[in-house]
Amino acid sequence: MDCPVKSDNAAPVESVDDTAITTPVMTRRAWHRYSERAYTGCLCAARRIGWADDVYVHVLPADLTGPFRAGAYASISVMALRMQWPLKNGQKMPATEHTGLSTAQVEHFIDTGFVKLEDAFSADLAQRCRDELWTDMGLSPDRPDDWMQPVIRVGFKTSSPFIEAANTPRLRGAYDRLVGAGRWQAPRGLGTFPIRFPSPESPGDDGWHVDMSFGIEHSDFMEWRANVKSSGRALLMLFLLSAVGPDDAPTRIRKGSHAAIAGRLLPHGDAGLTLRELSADGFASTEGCEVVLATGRAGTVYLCHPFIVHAAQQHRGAQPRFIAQPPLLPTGEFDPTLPPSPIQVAIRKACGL
Ligand SMILES: O=C(O)CCC(=O)C(=O)O
Repeated sequence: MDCPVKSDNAAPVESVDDTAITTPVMTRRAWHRYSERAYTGCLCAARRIGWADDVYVHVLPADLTGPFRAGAYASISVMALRMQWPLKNGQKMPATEHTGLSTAQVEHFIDTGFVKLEDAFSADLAQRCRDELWTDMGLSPDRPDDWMQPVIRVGFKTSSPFIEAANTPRLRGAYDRLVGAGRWQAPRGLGTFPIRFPSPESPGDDGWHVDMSFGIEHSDFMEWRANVKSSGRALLMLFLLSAVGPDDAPTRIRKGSHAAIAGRLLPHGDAGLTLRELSADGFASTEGCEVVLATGRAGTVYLCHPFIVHAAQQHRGAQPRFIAQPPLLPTGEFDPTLPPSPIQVAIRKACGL
């Protein structure tokens, strides 16, 4: 599944600009040598921690490599979002304003599998989110000597800056436009956060993958599933909480790869495929896709089709990179009586339907 990308086919994306309640108890996972099976146990423990309303930091075992490592992280992301905690008394979601997206942006999303929204949330909110994440990690922007690991993962956060960042009027308008009004669940925070530090070491979690959507009750994340209707997931979202340049470990996105995945899932109906099945050929059908780097200012959000093939990469820059990579959850199953959303249009187009 690992597929290093040459820098000559990777370009920063051109902008298509158009105009969470946390109890900060941190659990740091020590560097033990777990087997893949033992790690499944860790996932279950993390799930329990999540239900206990903690913030948790994931440090995966050193010998969990390649697709397993990427898959584990993808699984944790989905799991954390499934555990969206109810809002505490008195906290209200911001009201929806239908600012939407331009037609050009929607067409870009359908064709490429993503759209870049600049200034989707404010730089001030990004700063407040980073401040909390530094505290959760027990690290400081002023003590770079303590940045020992290439990546630290923080779980789901529900304090107010995270809720606000996920629910700005601009984003809610975009959710309406891409998923359909009334067809998405308002995010109750943000997570998970793969925080990447400048490091000569490979992070070990940079394999190409698709984030899975359902069947997550299975204890083996490689058995988690996605289907052609994208049951259980409306979008993959990349929230840039710090400025991300080409050297700062921007997420790599295989432009147009959602179409190949839709075609792969089509023959498998509602059951879809597991991550094990989908990744068996290393996502070979998307190897020829142009690679786009998810760069941008803090406050930028990439709204991605749920089938987009993407990967992390090593941090070659100077300042830590903070992103959140939550799904947007749908309110229900695909309903053929409703007008098709751009997500569904993209799937139909890819499948020639
Ligand atoms: O850190 C990144 O750039 C992406 C991470 C990712 O795709 C994942 O953990 O599923």
